[in-house]
Amino acid sequence: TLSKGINGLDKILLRESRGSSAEVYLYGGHVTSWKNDHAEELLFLSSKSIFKPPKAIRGGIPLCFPQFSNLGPLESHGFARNRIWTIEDDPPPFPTNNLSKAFVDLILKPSEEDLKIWNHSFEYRLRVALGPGGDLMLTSRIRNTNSDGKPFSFTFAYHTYLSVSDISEVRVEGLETLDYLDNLQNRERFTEQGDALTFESEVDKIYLSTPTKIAIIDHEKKRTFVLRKDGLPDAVVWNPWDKKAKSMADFGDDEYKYMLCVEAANIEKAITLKPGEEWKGRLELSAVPSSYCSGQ
Ligand code: TA6
Repeated sequence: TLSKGINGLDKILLRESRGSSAEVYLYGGHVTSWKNDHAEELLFLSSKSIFKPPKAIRGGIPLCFPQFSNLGPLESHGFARNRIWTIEDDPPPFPTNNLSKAFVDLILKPSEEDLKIWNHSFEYRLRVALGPGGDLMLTSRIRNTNSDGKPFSFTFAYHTYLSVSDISEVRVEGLETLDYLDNLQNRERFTEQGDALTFESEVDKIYLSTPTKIAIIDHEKKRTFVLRKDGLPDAVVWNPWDKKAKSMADFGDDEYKYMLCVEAANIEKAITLKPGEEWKGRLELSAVPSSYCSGQ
C-alpha cells in the first residue's frame, strides 16, 4: 500500500501473511523498516534522520550507486539514494526464486541533470520482497541503455544498517582471515585475524572476496542476522563509534551503540556493462533466534 510517510514523502508498506512487514520510501528507493512477525524492528533508522531531499535517509538500506563512497568523481555513495524512484507495475519478468507475494518493483532512470554529472543512461530496477518466512529480499538489476554504444563502470553497495541491542555484544562470523581495505588507515590492505569480529571502537573496513553468507550475532537478543548475497563479492563493516557519531548531525550521539552496517557490495573490481547488458545483485536478510552460547 502507498501512503504518505515522514515530511509527506511517499512510502510503500509491504506486509507478508504471517505478519512480517517492510517499508520502502520512493525517495532513494530506500528500505527504512523491516519487522519480523512479532513486529520487532530489525533495521536501524536514526531518530535524527531528516527525510528531506537531497540528504539521504540515515539508516535502513541506502542504495550506493553508481559509486561507492569517494571512489570516483560523484558525490559520496553516488546519487541513487538521493532521487525519487517510481513504481513499475509491470517490469520485464526476470528469473527469480522468490515465491513472495509481498513485493514492490521500483525503477530509477537518470534525469537530464543526472546525465550532466554522470553521462550514461541506465535503468535501475529494484525489487523489494518479503519471503514466506519474513526474509527481506532486495534484487537490483542495472542495465546500460546508452544509445551511443558506450560501456559504463560502477561500484555498488546495499548500505544496510542493522539494529542491534548493544554493539559491544555483537559478533560477526564469516569474515575471519579475509583481506580488507581499512578506511581508517588510508584504505591500506590488511588481513583479518582468525576469529569472529567484535567491536570496541570505530570500524570502517572493506572486506574483499567474501563468502555469500555472513552471520551477525546479537548476543543480548539471542538473534542472528543471516546476510546472503549474490553478485556482490565484497562486504563493508562500519560503525562510527562515539566521536564520529557526534560529528554527524543526522545521527544521535549514542546511536552507534544500537547499529552495525554490514554492506553487501561490489567495490574492489568495478562492474562494466556494455549497452544492453544487465547486472544483477541480490541481498537476502533473515533474522533467526540464535542458540548462541558465548565464546562458541
Ligand atoms: O560504508 C561506510 C562509509 O563509507 C563510511 O566511510 C561512512 O562515510 C559511511 O559510509 C556513511 O556515509 P554517508 O555518506 O551515508 O554519511
